[in-house]
Amino acid sequence: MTGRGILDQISAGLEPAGILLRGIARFGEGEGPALDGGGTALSVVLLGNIGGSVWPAFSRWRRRYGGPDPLDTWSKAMIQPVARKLAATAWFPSDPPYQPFQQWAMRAEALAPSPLGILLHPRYGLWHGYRGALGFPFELDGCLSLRDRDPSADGWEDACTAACPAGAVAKERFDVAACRAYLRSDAGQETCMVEGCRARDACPVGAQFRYPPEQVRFHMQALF
Ligand code: B12
Repeated sequence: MTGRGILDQISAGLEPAGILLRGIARFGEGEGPALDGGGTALSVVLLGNIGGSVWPAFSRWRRRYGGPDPLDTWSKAMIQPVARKLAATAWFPSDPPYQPFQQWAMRAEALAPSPLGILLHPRYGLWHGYRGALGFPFELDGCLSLRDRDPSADGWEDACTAACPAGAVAKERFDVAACRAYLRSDAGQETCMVEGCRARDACPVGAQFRYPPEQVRFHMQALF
């Protein structure tokens, strides 16, 4: 099967769930992550959400699921069958030992680190994430990635840091403890927990890809 054929099969299996092709990280011999069948990956296909793409399918599935870690569990249920069919090695972002998803993503696309720890995408801003990755022992063709930075993004870091009511978002680091302490306070419960992260919301890039309100609350609850 050609590279394009593999990408088409991945899309056919996962797009209905809103899990989209998010880029290909390419590695030299012996440089990539270890594959289940031995050897290392030459190609890692990143899979994830753009804006609220996963939310409709995930929400429908979740009504029948009462267990822990619903988004991670759902992602595995969607991605693992595709991995098996293509004899690919599957990795998931929340599974320890943590795989360097953000380094892979930066290798695939022109993403920039942000004060929030989330990578800024030139088109989708802070409104995207990764649900899994598939590794292959060969090179995959297919042009998926955006390589140009958006100059209109200039100044976005200041907008983010200024918007955090807890002062938890600084250019150098995201103070998780300060963020969580604020989320526990009455003010945090009434604002960020309901409306989402103010700093994320203040970023001007990709504002049209903002998550729907329910998804925003789901992620805040997970962070809390
Ligand atoms: C541990 C973790 C956290 C911890 C961070 C603790 C700490 N201070 O280190 C906590 C629980 C706080 C966290 C929070 C969030 N996280 Co987080 N997190 C991870 C996780 C599972 C592992 C990170 C890691 O250690 N990687 C291992 C190293 C080897 O990989 P790496 O690529 O080299 O590491 C990079 C990261 O560690 C990053 N980094 C360093 N410090 C921090 C701090 C934060 C908050 C984040 C997000 C990243 C980050 O910098 C490294 C170099 O690029 C990753 C998934 C993954 N496998 O990477 C998600 C991940 C980085 N998180 C993500 C997200 C979206 C979030 C939240 C928005 C989720 C939420 N519920 O709201 C928040 C961000 C806070 C906010 N303001 O909204 C996304 C980022 C997607 C993107 N577009 O870049 C990831 C990739 C998960 C995913 N499914 O997509 N996170």
